[in-house]
Amino acid sequence: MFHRKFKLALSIFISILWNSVLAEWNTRDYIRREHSLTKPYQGSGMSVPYWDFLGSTIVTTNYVRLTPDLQSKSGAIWNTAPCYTRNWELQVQFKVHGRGKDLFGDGFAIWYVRDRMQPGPVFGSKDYFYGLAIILDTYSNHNGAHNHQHPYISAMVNNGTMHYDHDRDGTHTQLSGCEAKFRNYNHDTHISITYRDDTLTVSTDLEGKNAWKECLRVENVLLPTGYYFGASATTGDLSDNHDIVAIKMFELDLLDTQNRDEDRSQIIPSAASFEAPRERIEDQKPAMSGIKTFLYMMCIAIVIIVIVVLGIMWYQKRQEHSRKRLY
Ligand SMILES: *[C@@H]1O[C@H](CO)[C@@H](O)[C@H](O)[C@H]1NC(C)=O
Ligand SMILES: [Ca+2]
Repeated sequence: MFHRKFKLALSIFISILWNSVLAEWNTRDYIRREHSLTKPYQGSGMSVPYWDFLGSTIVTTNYVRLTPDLQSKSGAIWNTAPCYTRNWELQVQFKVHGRGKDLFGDGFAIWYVRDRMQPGPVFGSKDYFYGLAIILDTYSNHNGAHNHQHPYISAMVNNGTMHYDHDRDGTHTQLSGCEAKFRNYNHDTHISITYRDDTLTVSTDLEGKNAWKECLRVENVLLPTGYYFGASATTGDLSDNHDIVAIKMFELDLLDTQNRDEDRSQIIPSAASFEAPRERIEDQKPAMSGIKTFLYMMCIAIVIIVIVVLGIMWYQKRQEHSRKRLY
């Protein structure tokens, strides 16, 4: 009798645990292949599935090089599939490196924009763009005093009317930004761009510690669905290798407050606030990768099961004991 109840309880317990593990697994790791670029890049032919190339871009087995460490180069990669996901996270593994110790440039940009495959002056892509640019600027064009050091990461949202002003490194149109040394590392360097519940968050993992550090967070950012992801880079008098190693796009769950049927395709890109004074928050990577979460949950599950089983055994022993004493 007792055994059957125990087995039932245990199986219910395990199924609840298992479902929560799976739910966790799904929310964190729903990678969208059609918006991602991972090794091996090449499909059956010479082309790379879901991505088009522009300018100086070359594909090797280990990286996609937007520009080599040579002057006056410009290159880009563009996703061929528009993004209809409302909440997403784009993780980009990149490598910016070159011979220059003090002089290098110009940097690269990661895009979520309406118009793809259009070369231009903003780090190799179109000015007066529609959508979002995350700019990783390695060279300070500003002659006067800057309020920040370079390399510098900034976010800009444009509705097609604003010009990116290189002479001021875009400081007048940026939503927010942070200093970030991301050049010439031997370890992997990553940037994460999350757009969730109309909040844009950019974090970096530059120290090889496998931990995200928040760079900027802006609320009330409106971006439509149906735009394209891309990355572009440019060199001028100064140069660097700008390499993209991997792009991973994760679909994030809809929030309870979000309506699945809302049409987001006609939204004009906007951001309620421009740069406001803020504290730099440095925190640990908020979410572990899917596999890690999974293993972690598994370990917890095993520990809990062992404790429960031991507890039951102990309880049974005690029952037997007291029964013996009764008779
Ligand atoms: C575009 O953005 C500019 C600058 O923020 C703003 O003044 C203008 O009203 C916007 N236009 C549209 C159509 O939203
Ligand atoms: Ca610059």
